Amino acid sequence: MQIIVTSTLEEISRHDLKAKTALVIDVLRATTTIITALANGAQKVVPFLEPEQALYYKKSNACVLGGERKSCIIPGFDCGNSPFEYTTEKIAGKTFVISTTNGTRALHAVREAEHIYLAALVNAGAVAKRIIAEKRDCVIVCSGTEGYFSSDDFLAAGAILYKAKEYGEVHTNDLGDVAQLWYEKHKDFLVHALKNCFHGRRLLNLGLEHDIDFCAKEDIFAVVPKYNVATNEITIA
Ligand code: 3SL
Ligand code: MG
Repeated sequence: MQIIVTSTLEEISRHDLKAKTALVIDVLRATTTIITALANGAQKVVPFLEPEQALYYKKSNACVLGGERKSCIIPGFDCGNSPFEYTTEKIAGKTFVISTTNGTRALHAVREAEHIYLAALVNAGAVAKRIIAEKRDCVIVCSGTEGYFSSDDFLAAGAILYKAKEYGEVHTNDLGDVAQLWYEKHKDFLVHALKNCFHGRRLLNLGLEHDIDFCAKEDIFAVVPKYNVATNEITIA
């Protein structure tokens, strides 16, 4: 099977996603946070492109409103975009509505795909196992940061490829080969890699070092969140 890697969500329009699985990655921090919330018992996650849409949804639906703009909590929202805010006590059984700068845009960009899964370092192994079992060609979408390539996402793309190759025969593109090398170079120093990339340095400057430490944890969750475009809901698949 083929698993290719794209550099940013802007590149997605060049790929035909029909009949394929899209894996959306935003390690720092949207997909890590969504995966954590679902692993901690959130009933579902509802993503919105715009904060206004999320605020409107909350008027008629019980939910926890979370997300960020410029990495900070959005006025009127309950929580920000830190995985530490979505503990079992806070989120179990609840609907988590989220709007972020890059992650929710990436989900929207891949809506043509047959299946859409959310991935990060925290669930890379589970995602790799799933896609190999399903035998469907995949496009790994690195969300990037405001339109620019972001090596935190690339690291998780490489981790998924590396692990998928342990489970089955995989062909990839040039970027996939480089993503795997990037992961192999850093796999024993993931925190260091995340703290030294552009977005990691920005989060460090905001005092969010613990978030980076958490986002660098590999395979701590076995959940594979799936985005259903028709219902606009993300649940554990
Ligand atoms: O862009 C996003 O989706 C966010 O995860 C970015 S941040 O890490 O919260 O700044
Ligand atoms: Mg990001």
